[in-house]
Amino acid sequence: MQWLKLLIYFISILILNTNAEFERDPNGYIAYCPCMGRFGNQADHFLGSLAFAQALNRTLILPPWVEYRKGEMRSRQVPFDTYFEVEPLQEFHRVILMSDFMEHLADEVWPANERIAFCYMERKSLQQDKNDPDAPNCHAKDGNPFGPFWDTYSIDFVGSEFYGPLHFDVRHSSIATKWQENYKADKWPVLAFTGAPASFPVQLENRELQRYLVWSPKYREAAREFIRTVLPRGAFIGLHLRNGIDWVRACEHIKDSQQLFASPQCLGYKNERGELYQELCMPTKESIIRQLKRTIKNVRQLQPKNEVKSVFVASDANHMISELTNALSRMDISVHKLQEDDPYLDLAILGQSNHFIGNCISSYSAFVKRERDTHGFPSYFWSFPKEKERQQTKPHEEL
Ligand code: GFB
Repeated sequence: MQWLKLLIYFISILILNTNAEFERDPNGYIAYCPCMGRFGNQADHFLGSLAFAQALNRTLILPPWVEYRKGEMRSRQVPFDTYFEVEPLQEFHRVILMSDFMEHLADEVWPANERIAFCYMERKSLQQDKNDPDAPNCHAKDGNPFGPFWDTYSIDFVGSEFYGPLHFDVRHSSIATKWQENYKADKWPVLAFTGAPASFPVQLENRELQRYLVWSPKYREAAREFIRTVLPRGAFIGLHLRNGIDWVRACEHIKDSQQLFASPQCLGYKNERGELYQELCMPTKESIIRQLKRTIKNVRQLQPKNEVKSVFVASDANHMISELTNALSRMDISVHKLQEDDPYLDLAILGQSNHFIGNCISSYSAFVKRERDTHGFPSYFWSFPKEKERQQTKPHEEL
């Protein structure tokens, strides 16, 4: 019977350890659906939500990334840690994967009959018969990706809470205290938001939180492998060409806007470095080639020992491989892209390039820029500064 006692002992140790790992946070939790936009938007929102959770001193429940596949009616939810590690985030603030929270804590902390959805004010349902003037509702699961997101964890809401006029700008006000006063953790253990409790684009002060977003070993390794086996030895320049049809349409908004999507990253949050212009959103092929050649020449002069040997192109549509190959053939520089489309691997490789040229308006480019900033790697933007202004500066100054 000795072995049975030993077995029971080991099993109880195991259970105790598992429970200790998932101890309830008495300060409460924040959950949200990354229901706006694709990866770049969601990443911007994530950094703001992380800052918000820290300011309220609640654990942030790490949502899965919401993805859209062609021809599919419902979004796909991809676990947070598929792309990024959880541990580095803990250095900044308490976080827990949504799957872990639902599996190990939800029954106790957030029973099914106490799940309330938070929205600023009433959100009307697309189905008219669901809208009751006497019972305003967040309709948190109405539409895609809202329904599929919460369904992933079998979450249904039994009520709605309108938090307006509270807001999320914890960096410039004492609003965090108001949230804590209005929503005490014992009565409101989980604040579950229908959208991210953050602004888009990411606030200036939250950009640096990017350093806690560390690629998962799978993506780190895949990027390293591509650079080692596909690219020739030597420095490489990473390019982001955002030129799909959705982008062409988005760029039409340039003429009536001060800022668009991620544009504060080059123009400044108060337009202190200039106004929007068309080329910033959609540079011409000629200007792309001109700028790339100029960058290569500058790197050659400034870093003669680390010559550029190749160019890696990431794009949602046209990689311009033949145009770029032709343009660089006399310089003995090869041009590459991934064989199979993978937006995350593209990002991870761009993050590692010796030099990066991205699209200032794109939040996908902004992710790369922030990551590179945390490592002190150089980045530039297409058509920035404006051609005329650039001609007035000395050729070396842009590096
Ligand atoms: O990431 P995202 O919000 O950035 O959306 P923008 C663009 C999506 O297009 C990415 C794909 O999440 C990718 O799925 N994509 C873009 C790419 N560039 C690349 C690339 O280099 N490689 C690969 N493989 N995929 C804006 C949004 O997109 O687009 C706005 O912010 C709006 O909400 C607008 O939808 C039209 O900021 O570039």
